[in-house]
Amino acid sequence: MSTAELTLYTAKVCPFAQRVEIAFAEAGSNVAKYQIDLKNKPEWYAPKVNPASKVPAIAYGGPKVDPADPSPESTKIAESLVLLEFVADLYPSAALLPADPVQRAQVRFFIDAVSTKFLPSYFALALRGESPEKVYAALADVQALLSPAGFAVGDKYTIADAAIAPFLGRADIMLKRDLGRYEPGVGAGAYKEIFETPKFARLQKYYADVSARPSWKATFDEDYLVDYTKRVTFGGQK
Ligand SMILES: N[C@@H](CCC(=O)N[C@@H](CS)C(=O)NCC(=O)O)C(=O)O
Repeated sequence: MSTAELTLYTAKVCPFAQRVEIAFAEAGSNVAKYQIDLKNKPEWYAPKVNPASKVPAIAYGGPKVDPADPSPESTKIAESLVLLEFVADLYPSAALLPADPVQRAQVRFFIDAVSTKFLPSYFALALRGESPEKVYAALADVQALLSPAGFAVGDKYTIADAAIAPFLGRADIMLKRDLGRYEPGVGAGAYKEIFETPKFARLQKYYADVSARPSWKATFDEDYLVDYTKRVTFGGQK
């Protein structure tokens, strides 16, 4: 277990950041979090932490400093999937990446399917009003990869689960409220298809299992997300 200085720059609203928050929680780490207001980012954030100006990012090592004044001596690391592997490496006893080479490959293959199939189709629906059919096809592929019981890969929670869970959570709470840039009723219909039809029974059980965990409850605030989405994402407020 690492004893180096570590700050996670995050934002409650961001599903990519939630991935990393979940991984720390699963590792039993009470990581120091610094909330970045995405609509009013501090001027030091891009130059001193992440030139891409996105969360999540980590400052690792270096002297103990105020997170709002990051040290040039700490290593800055960004990109949620890189950070998931970093957390798994920092806390090997949490086994967030299994030791077995086949299972490690399965974890990475699952994450690849989430990145290349589920996320693009979900964003196309939620943000551009494209057809939900592609989401159904992507989730059928993802569902087929899930272990018959337990988690994505085997019976232990891994970074594969942290990679998908925040997006299933947002699909759940946004589609059920019909919140997205699609025609009225499309989201509610997609919610029924994904979260209620027997076709997705394994995915539904999987989602129930991952969202029952303390790591989920500590990092997912449904009321906050719905309010933010209505007010800021789709409300036009800057
Ligand atoms: N590929 C990045 C995506 C991160 C990302 O898009 N973060 C968003 C918030 S969810 C962000 O910080 N956007 C910058 C902004 O809103 O200005 C990752 O996986 O970490």
